[in-house]
Amino acid sequence: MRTQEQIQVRLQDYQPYPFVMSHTSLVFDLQPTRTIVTSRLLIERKPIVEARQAGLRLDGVDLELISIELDGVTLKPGDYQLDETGLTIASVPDSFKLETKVAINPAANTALSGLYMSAGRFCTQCEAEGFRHITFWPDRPDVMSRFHVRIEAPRATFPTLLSNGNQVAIGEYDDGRHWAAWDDPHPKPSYLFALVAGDFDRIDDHFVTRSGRQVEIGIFVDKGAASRAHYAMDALKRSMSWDEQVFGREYDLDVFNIVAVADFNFGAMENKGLNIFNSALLLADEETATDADYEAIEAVVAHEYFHNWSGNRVTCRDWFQLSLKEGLTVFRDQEFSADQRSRAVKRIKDVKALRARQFPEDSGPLAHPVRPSSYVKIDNFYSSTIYEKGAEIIRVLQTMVGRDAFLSGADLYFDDNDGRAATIEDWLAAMRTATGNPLHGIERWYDQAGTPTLEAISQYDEVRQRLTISLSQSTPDTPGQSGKTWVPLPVAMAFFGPDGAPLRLNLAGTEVRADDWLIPMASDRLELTFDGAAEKPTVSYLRGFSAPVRLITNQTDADLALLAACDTDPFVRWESTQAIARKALLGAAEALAHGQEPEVPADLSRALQGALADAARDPAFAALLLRLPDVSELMQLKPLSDPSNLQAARLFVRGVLVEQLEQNLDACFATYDPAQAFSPNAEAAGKRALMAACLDLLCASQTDRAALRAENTFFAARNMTDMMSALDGLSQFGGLRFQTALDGFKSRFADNALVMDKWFRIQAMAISGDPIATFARLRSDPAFTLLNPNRVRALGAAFASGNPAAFHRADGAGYRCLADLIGDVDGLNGALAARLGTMFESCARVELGRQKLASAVLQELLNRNSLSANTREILSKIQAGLMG
Ligand code: B3K
Ligand code: ZN
Repeated sequence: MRTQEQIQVRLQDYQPYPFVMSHTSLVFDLQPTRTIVTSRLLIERKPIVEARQAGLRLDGVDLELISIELDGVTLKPGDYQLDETGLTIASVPDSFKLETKVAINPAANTALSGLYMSAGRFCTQCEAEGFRHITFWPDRPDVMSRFHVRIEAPRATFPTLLSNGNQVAIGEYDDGRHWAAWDDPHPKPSYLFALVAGDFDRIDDHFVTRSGRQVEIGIFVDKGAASRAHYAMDALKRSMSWDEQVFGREYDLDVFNIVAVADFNFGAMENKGLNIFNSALLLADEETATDADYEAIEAVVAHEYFHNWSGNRVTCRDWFQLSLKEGLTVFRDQEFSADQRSRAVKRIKDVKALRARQFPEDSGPLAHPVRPSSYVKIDNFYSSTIYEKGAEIIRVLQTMVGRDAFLSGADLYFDDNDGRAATIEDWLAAMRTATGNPLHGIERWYDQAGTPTLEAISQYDEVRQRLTISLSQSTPDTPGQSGKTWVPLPVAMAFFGPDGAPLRLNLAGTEVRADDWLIPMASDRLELTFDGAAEKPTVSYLRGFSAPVRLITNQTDADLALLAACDTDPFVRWESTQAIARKALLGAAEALAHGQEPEVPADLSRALQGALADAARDPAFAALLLRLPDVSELMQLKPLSDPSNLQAARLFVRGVLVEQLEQNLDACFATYDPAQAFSPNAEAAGKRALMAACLDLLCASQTDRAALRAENTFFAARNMTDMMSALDGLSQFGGLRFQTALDGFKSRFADNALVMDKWFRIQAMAISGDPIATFARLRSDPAFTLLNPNRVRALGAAFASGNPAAFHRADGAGYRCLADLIGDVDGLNGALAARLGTMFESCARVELGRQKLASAVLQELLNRNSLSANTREILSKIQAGLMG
């Protein structure tokens, strides 16, 4: 392994920056291949010990230095040192002006970090360390400055010139160039800097804040796409008012602009007053976007807007504190979506996503704490752990202290830290002060990697009418971390009698009697005794998924069936149905592995039958109940698995279920009217989700009748959601029907890149036919490009995570597909390649023969001298955890 590039940045090495950047004035003379950036900085030495002797160090990468002046005097080469990562001036006065002029090449910037071109327009992405590719500056989140930005460019090609804050002046030159000046009154770190220049269509609206500030909102999109920006505008205005109502947080500029770009490494970015979005998370209409897209747009628009407080007004001291802004902001967007849609359905979807992405990360070679103690490339730590587990910790906190106390804690945090670069300690201090709750042990949630396991064993004593529950928790060792101790767990519980009615018990030795219990667990073990149980209670654990743990219980099949049918908590109803399904699927896998015919327990079809019978009441919830755990989830439950065996088991069980439930599914499917007028709201989306879930299961019959039904659904579809549900059904059959539908789809949507991403994705995930050959065909399709991250993910990530049996094919062909793609992307965009590389993490869970093949494939990539530090960090960690 090459270690020379694996330089670790450590939390314990944090030092404050010795200078204050009082003012930053930037002039951009924009030209695609040679942009000149002139920077004028007012810098002052801080009155702290560390600052006394310090020279000035500024970050800067791939910058051609044209000139440098200190207090108006041109510096000679000996006065400063340039190296690969920045500029040092050993001796500087206590207060001075520094002017640098650099040249950069945005057109050659395929890494999409810093200033780059997307579809002929200039745009930026500076988080985490992109600003150093633009000019020399202390590119770290705890250094803030007031920015004044002047942008100059040819008017004809770049009529729109945007930056952060308010536009303060515009002007024209005689040669066809024009300029705009922007001033951001809020000091900010460089990662929140943004610049956009290009020719866009725009939609405008405004929002009046609760204190009466009139905010002009502009959304800038591709020419011809304005009609697809209205949903995002609506979501933004709803977010602005929600943050006022729930968190008491108001917007603080007169302008809020959003720009959508086609080439973007992530979903979106919260730059102050100028959010930049991946167009996949902004543009939607019924013809081109699915309900899932609408839902994601609503969540991400809200997320980026909410960062204005949780991230921008209060930012992070260093990147180790990343979850301070990301975990909190995810929590805030989850709550927003829950309020806009169905809280129960939202919670289940969030838990599904957590289990699909964060749980595997936390139990594999890439496991890291929510606050890591070291990293090589910070871009690799924009992980599900930082985001989603971070949000779960915030939720645990809220559950522990109660909603109102939590909101006063958040209020205190925002007020006390406004304008500061804060730490996780600052957040917890505000929570402790506001709530009076000592929150013992809460730090461990941030510092210990690994998903805690909660074991809950109940015992019923009929004679004493007493129920005893023994709770014990443990957190497994993870790479580099062992010997962990308890974390505070709020365990929400309730009890049901044999008839499914709630049971009111009392905690032994106390007068407390309740239907619902919230047990704060702050120890390794806890014994609970409940009295008054005249009949054997069935325990409903972790209601609402009250803590992000793996739960092990001694619940019987009958307990699960009862909870699946009767629990008043929708999460536990869904979870119990899933538990029945998981058991059936793993049992079938075991039987198939031994050449036996699996038996599918009747409990499963009964639970699904119950879901179908009740479907009209909450179609979105029923749709979730009907979806069985997927192969990736089963892989987490069965160590050293053969994914093709798990896929076969899933096909088998679904085949049996559809035989038993065909009539019910038919009847439910028939309630759907494909011609009804489209609305993106949760209610209408729920009906479409239910239809899709029925069709998906019906297709498991593999009958011609089902194929025809999927085909008819495709041709009858009036919106993209139904069209994709139909294609999904057809993908289970493959063959001519699927191909014809795909061809029609392609010719209709060839000009819409976002829809074509769906065309790539559905084929990359199709289990029918020869997925390896499909992958190769898609890679050489003229519409495939390595330069667009959405397209790369639509093939690579969809294949590796959505088609696990093919990715983990026994001969290693799937691993080679992904490794080749990573190898080709890496030279262009290391952050994107590294992200694809994380897909190999699932190899730690497959049987040893496959692990060896994966290890060899990874070694080939690691042998390349030119491999980026991003990709090397990810792949070397994964490879270290593999057998071979
Ligand atoms: N803060 C950005 C993420 C940027 C990723 C940089 N590697 C988007 C978000 O979380 O809102
Ligand atoms: Zn974020």
